[in-house]
Amino acid sequence: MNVDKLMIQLEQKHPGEVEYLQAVREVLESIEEIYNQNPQFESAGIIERIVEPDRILTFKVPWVGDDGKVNVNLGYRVQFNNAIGPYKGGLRFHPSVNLSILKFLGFEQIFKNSLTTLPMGGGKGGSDFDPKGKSDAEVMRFCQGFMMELWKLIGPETDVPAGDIGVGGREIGFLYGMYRKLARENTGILTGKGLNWGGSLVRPEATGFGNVYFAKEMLATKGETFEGKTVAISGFGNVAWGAASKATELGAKVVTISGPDGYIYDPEGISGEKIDYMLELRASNNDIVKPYSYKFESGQFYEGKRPWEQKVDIALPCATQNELNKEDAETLLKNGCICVSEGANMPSTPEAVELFLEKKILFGPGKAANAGGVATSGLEMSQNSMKLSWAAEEVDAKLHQIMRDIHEACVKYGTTDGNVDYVKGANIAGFLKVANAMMDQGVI
Ligand code: NDP
Ligand code: 2IT
Repeated sequence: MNVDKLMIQLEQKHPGEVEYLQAVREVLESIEEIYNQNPQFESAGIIERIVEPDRILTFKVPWVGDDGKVNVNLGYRVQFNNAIGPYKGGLRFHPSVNLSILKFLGFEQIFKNSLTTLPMGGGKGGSDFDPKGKSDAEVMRFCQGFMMELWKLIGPETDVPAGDIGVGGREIGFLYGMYRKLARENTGILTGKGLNWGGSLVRPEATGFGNVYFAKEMLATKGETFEGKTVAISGFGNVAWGAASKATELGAKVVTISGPDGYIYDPEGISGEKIDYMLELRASNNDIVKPYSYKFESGQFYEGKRPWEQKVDIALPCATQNELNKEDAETLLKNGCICVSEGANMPSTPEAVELFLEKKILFGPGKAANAGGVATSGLEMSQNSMKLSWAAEEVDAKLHQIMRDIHEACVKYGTTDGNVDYVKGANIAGFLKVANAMMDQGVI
């Protein structure tokens, strides 16, 4: 394999798909050596097959606003690879959604899901629908229209979507209701469901908890813990919320959260009722964090800025892709940051990642560090299949063990001269399982 040559070919086929190409390059660079040591992969065309989705469904979603006006959004489902299990991955509703973003997310999901140790393939979907400022009735009508197209393609053993940015419990409920009506069955077709209708305890917290569990494992390799550490978190959504509560529980002080409008710095720590308030902020549908500074006197608002300028020991980017660039990385390093664990998908730019690796700080890439969300979705699928539900302690214990196993896999494949490159480790471990399954199953 020649990474540059492959990337030129891909760029020609998919011009302008910046995020997708970025995600592919990172994986190819990590696996190049191991790929070339296994000539059977080359002759089976594994790379050429794995970088292209199996199929993409694109559809339009017309829906009527409260004002009687007709709106039209685009809907997508990218079914990337199902060699080790049904396609699995979230749905994102955000105005920035396009095919490049969903393809990058679907591609990452293949390796992430492989790392979870559970049988799940990779997929992703979503829409450019903007939930901001929409009424519940508008969100419902949109979700119903979206599912009217999507339902034909999915199934509990075929493709199981879940939440992502802009898709939480409310949206999953509306989507599930429409699926149930169309398919005339109650089945584990989505994860992140409500507890009364097939959802799993701990799924809402799982991504953030898992991210902190992963960071805890990384810190332990250096004899460190969360106790007494200062933590910067970005975002104020589902993942940021889970990460803030677990980091606080482990004795750290979370000092920032952020939104598209800027960030909050709270030197007294974002804990207790302040963490609960994050849920209120998200539910308000306003997409701003500034109100935190009115509610809590200790919260200072920095307009248009990112939290990485604060002096912290640990950074947990939990908002969105490419939200931490080289300059931010330099600032974090200058301020003595020892650990970056990605709650979001691909939040650090390639230049930022390069710098973290060069300086040998603990860096957990999203596909390993945020895999706790989809892993717990996998546990929700198991419970649905068995038609029973596990206690919170049982789910949490399984999640914790999965994060330890992912950490171990990264160490196994990413260690050189005593230093662990978690990017390389995660990519190789995730890739090998899928590639070997593809080898076993022939060219299809
Ligand atoms: P939420 O919608 O709950 O929150 C997303 C957060 O990121 C919000 O604060 C949102 O604010 C902010 N955000 C989104 N886009 C931008 C942008 N362009 N610039 C700045 N801020 C932005 O989503 P989640 O918490 O579920 O997702 C956060 C990240 O974690 C995403 O990268 C997602 O892919 C990833 N992830 C999620 C998992 C899950 O189970 N939910 C699992 C694994 C990863 P706003 O909406 O105002 O833009
Ligand atoms: O990026 C992700 O892993 C998710 N949004 C969760 C996917 C899932 O199927 O739970």
